[in-house]
Amino acid sequence: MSEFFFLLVAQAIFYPFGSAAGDTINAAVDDGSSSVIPLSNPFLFFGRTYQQIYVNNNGYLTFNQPSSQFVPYSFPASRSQDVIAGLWTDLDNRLRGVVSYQQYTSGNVLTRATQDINTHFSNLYLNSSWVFVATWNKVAYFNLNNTETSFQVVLISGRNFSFILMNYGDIAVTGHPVQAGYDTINSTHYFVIPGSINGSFVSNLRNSSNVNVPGQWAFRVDGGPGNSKSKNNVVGLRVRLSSFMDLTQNGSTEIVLQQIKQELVKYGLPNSIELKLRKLQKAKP
Ligand SMILES: *[C@@H]1O[C@H](CO)[C@@H](O)[C@H](O)[C@H]1NC(C)=O
Ligand SMILES: *[C@@H]1O[C@H](CO)[C@@H](O)[C@H](O)[C@H]1NC(C)=O
Ligand SMILES: *[C@@H]1O[C@H](CO)[C@@H](O)[C@H](O)[C@H]1NC(C)=O
Ligand SMILES: *[C@@H]1O[C@H](CO)[C@@H](O)[C@H](O)[C@H]1NC(C)=O
Ligand SMILES: *[C@@H]1O[C@H](CO)[C@@H](O)[C@H](O)[C@H]1NC(C)=O
Ligand SMILES: [Ca+2]
Repeated sequence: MSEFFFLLVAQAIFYPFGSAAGDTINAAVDDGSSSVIPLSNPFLFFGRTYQQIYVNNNGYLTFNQPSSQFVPYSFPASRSQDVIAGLWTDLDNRLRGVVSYQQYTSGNVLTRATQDINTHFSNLYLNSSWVFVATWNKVAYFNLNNTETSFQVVLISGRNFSFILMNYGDIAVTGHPVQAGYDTINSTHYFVIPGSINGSFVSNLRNSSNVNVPGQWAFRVDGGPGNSKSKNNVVGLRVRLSSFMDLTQNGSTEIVLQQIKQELVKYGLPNSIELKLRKLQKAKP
């Protein structure tokens, strides 16, 4: 029963796409890109405001110029460009599949984006005024003619905020290097979706989430006061651990802290968080 439910949810996470939705379709060119897409509303990305974007066939978005790079670099890379990567890898839409995009300033898609954001970030009460949907539908990997990989990157913005949704459908296993998440200029902000650095495990994207919706990841990316401050805020966390390791032994706490960190990062906290142990008490066995 619950598996059936999750399958339905996974299919329902995609926003409308393709020619049926009126999308503009990228040319079928290996390592190609869209033309420059002027944005009808500016998009705020960690303090920089962009008026244009490119949808690159190899699975990612760039703002200042198109990119034909088919081997992703690992985030954080401290490069000189902002990148939003649904799944940056060597895709090839000559072999199979469609890469397309569209922006919206009214209608059902806007309503849905507003609902999604207010569900995932429940204390904000925001109204979306602009949505950009880029879709890679059933696209093959380069040299792997029979593969089909489907995912979406949705940008959502309103008066003073911006968000990204990543939606994952069926993702074929690949030997090509992969990377999903985002990375900013100089890597002041970045996020790597767990499991997206090894093509053997990349199919798990369909089931993973930081917002409790299998296949969907959501990030706030305006970098405004609300979220840049949280970078340095002390976040309270109280956990109760049962461990058979003696945590007072050298090194043991480090292992446990790393495991807790991995869990928190899955829920959307930045990789840069540092956990420190305040107090440790050894209970009598
Ligand atoms: C969002 O828009 C609706 C309808 O226009 C309006 O009633 C509501 O007050 C707006 N909310 C915010 C937070 O601006
Ligand atoms: C947007 O601006 C309004 C008014 O300045 C403020 O009340 C609100 O908290 C802001 N929203 C965010 C998400 O920063
Ligand atoms: C990135 O780092 C370089 C070298 O430190 C610096 O010159 C540049 O201003 C930084 N760029 C931004 C946007 O912070
Ligand atoms: C990916 O995982 C497979 C299976 O565990 C492993 O053999 C391979 O070395 C890994 N590749 C990378 C790049 O980590
Ligand atoms: C995703 O979850 C479903 C349902 O539990 C399972 O059948 C499927 O194998 C999982 N897929 C991956 C790629 O883990
Ligand atoms: Ca390619």
